[in-house]
Amino acid sequence: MIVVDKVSKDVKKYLEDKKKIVDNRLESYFKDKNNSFDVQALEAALSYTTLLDGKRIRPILAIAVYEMYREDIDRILDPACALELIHAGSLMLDDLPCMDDAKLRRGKKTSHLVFGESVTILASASLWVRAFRILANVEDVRINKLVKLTSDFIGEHGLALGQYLDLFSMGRVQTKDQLEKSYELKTSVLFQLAVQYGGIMGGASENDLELLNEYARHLGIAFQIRDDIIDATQTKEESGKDAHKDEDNHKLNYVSLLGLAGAEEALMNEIKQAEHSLGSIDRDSNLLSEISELLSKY
Ligand code: GRG
Repeated sequence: MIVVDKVSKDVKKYLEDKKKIVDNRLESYFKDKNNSFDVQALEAALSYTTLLDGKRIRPILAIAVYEMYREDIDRILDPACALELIHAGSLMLDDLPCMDDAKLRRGKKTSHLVFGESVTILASASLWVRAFRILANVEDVRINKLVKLTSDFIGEHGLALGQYLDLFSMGRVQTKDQLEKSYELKTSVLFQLAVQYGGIMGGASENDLELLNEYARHLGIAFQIRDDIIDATQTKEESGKDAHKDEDNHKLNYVSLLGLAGAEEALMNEIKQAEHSLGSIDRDSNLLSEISELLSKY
């Protein structure tokens, strides 16, 4: 449940406004449909999960950071949306029977239940390729940096490794440090990419980029702990995804490791550290601080 106080009402409005802008741009990517029978299902699978009602946190974070440095959001909108495509593709893969075996995503049937496993795998991979194509089409000298960072962060040393660690931790005892590392790889990396996208395109200094990166690292871990708490405490109607998935899969998470109160405490601690990283940033970072407060309550 989101606790809305006076401050977070403004943040909530910010998130709603930016979500609309992101949703519109995402929809525009799937407007030109190829009606030939051969590719219909593949194209439909690309847009299906992407256009379901996600929170769009990663693109919004990229935009929020960019707006700390510049006003026009044109330059950041496509890179920000490319991140959402990578995220959607990774969710589709994560839901497959060979991974999390999930039935529900964003309140609707998971992709493989609608299109089948093979089409879903091809669609996920195509979404990642599409993301790089979108980046490649942005005319800006800084795009090279974004492409390099993205390939470093989502491959076998980043997101894919995080998922691998997550899958193969099943049934094995893990320490909090190991769990934190896998959360960083599984969840923080896309948050880190988001703030780096925003900072680089906005012209942030190297020092600011480092601080933003730390902010996003802690925020991502907090967000994943929150996901564990949701998994343990909410019904599928409340969360829009399967409940108690980690318990069913015998997967260790912050709640099973530390208990509910311990997980809440670890979550707040990560939020505190995220906000601490903002302290020395050369710009007004109130919005980022409020976003982290709000995200900790999703
Ligand atoms: C891209 C090469 C490559 C591999 C992908 C499958 C995989 C490797 C990674 C999956 C990692 C994963 C599923 C992490 C969970 C992250 C998470 C907390 C998802 C939920 O995010 P929200 O709450 O969801 O932002 P919405 O639906 O709002 O977007």
